[in-house]
Amino acid sequence: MAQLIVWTYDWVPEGPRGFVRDLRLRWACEEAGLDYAVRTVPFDDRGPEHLARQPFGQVPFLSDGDIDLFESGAGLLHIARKSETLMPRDPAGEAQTLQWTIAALNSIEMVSVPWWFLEVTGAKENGLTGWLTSRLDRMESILNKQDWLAAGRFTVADLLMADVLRVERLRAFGHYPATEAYIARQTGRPAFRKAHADQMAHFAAADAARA
Ligand SMILES: N[C@@H](CCC(=O)N[C@@H](CS)C(=O)NCC(=O)O)C(=O)O
Repeated sequence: MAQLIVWTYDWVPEGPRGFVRDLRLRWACEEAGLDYAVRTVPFDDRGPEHLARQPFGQVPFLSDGDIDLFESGAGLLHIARKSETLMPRDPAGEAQTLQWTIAALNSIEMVSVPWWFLEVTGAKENGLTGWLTSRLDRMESILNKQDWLAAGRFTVADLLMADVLRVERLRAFGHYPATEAYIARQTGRPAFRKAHADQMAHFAAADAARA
């Protein structure tokens, strides 16, 4: 099996550190015990080589031998196919995992990121608050009844949902104790902690190289 390459920026400002989405791919590789390396593209200068691999000039993207793919969700599902730890092999468990992985991206992150953006840019009225509240209320109700989203155990869907939900502004919004406990459980996993620490160390080393 070819070594997986997780691509991220060579440096980012302090704000997004710990949240740059390469962490999702690092975390998945750590959970699955897959061999991977991290390589970089320049943050300051998003050149044609970067755009050829990620057409929006973003990160992360993933290389697996001669396969290159962008979108963190696509990368996660690609990695999950390699490991039953991330994706059950039985059809029902796999279907549930796919469904909740897409839900994290398309029902939660689709609302949470624009909501977050309006908050941090100081919009006077955040017109997305009602929409976000209805989504977080539903998640709270689900997480009150179950510890995991799919197949009765940890899957890549939990990894992604927890990463979407753990954004500090979201956690400070409303009162969602079951969701908070869920995030704490997922981010307490050794694989998350390693991925997070590695990303922080990566950008700290980049500061040192710049100085
Ligand atoms: N939908 C994309 C979003 C990627 C994304 O937002 N990446 C951020 C870092 S986490 C980025 O590259 N931001 C810089 C930019 O958009 O210019 C994915 O999930 O991969």
